[in-house]
Amino acid sequence: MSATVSLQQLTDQLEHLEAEAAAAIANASDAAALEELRVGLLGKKGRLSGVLGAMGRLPGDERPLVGQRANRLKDQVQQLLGARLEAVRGAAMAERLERERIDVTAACSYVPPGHRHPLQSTIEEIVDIFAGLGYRVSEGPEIETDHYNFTALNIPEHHPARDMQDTFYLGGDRLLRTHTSPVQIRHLEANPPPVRVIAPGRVYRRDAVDATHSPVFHQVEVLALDEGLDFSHLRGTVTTFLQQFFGDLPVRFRASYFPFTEPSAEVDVQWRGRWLEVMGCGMVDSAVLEGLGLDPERWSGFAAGLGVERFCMVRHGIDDIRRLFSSDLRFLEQF
Ligand code: 2U9
Repeated sequence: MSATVSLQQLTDQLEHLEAEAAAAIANASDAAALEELRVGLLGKKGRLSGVLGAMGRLPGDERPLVGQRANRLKDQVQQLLGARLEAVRGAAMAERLERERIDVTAACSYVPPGHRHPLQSTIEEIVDIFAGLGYRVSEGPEIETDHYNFTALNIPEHHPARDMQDTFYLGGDRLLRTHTSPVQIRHLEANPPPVRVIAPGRVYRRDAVDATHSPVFHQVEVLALDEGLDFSHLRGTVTTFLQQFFGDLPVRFRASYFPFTEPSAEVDVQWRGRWLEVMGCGMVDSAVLEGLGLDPERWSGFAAGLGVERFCMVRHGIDDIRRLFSSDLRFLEQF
């Protein structure tokens, strides 16, 4: 069957196809519908192929006219499909963004509660006990001078504590304090006795790290200076404090030596049947008082020092100091 066609018929068909395609593309609402239109219009068995097939039945000189018109239509349809595809994709994205909108400012229904670090609660407990005994808290710088950290505390030039191996020196005469004692020296310079202070804070020593040593740790030091204080006041204060902190257990004092106290003692508590050394203490050495311009005939006092990590570890049965600095929540959440 080879019905004749005229140039006019084919041109009309292409005109018609153009209008129809433009309308259908404009109405397509998603990428799948557009693909279906593309196949139906431009595919091998599509409408345009149909027209081109019929072109073969035109006289040779008329064919290029239809061919050119068909090519233009093909370009137009491709352009319309592309533009419409972009539009439906944009609309789909806008619709999805609207549907999945998240209000990042909305109130959260659950905020996990935090709590104090065990070292901080240990410091607070110690401070509370001494507050109850009439002591004030005093603080000072962690970067100190050789004078405040050593000289004013009667620590002699060649004492091992001054060794480069034990102290972090910062250059000049500056260093990281190795104890909180400089705080009490500064406090006494600014406040005439009678004085009752405790100095909690971070201190630094060049220790190798192991289960019981850290180059950074915390101390609380105690100082009472007044007229008429003697060793019985020291003994009573330290015993009362330890029994409030650890419970009502036996406490013993052993003679010891520190450059800044004379006489000096180490203090043990009987904890779960074993004697454990927990503090050092003593009567403030007269050389320290004289260095501050205080008359040792009139003023006397006692001092004591403790390591917070040790108190915390004994109290909670912690076997390794590094746990206190690791920020491991599985550990910290137990306290
Ligand atoms: C002044 C005068 C004297 C503070 C003292 C100790 C004894 C002591 C250690 C305990 C464990 C340090 O953390 S530790 O390693 N401390 O034994 N500290 S008397 O004496 C002073 C302080 C200030 C003006």
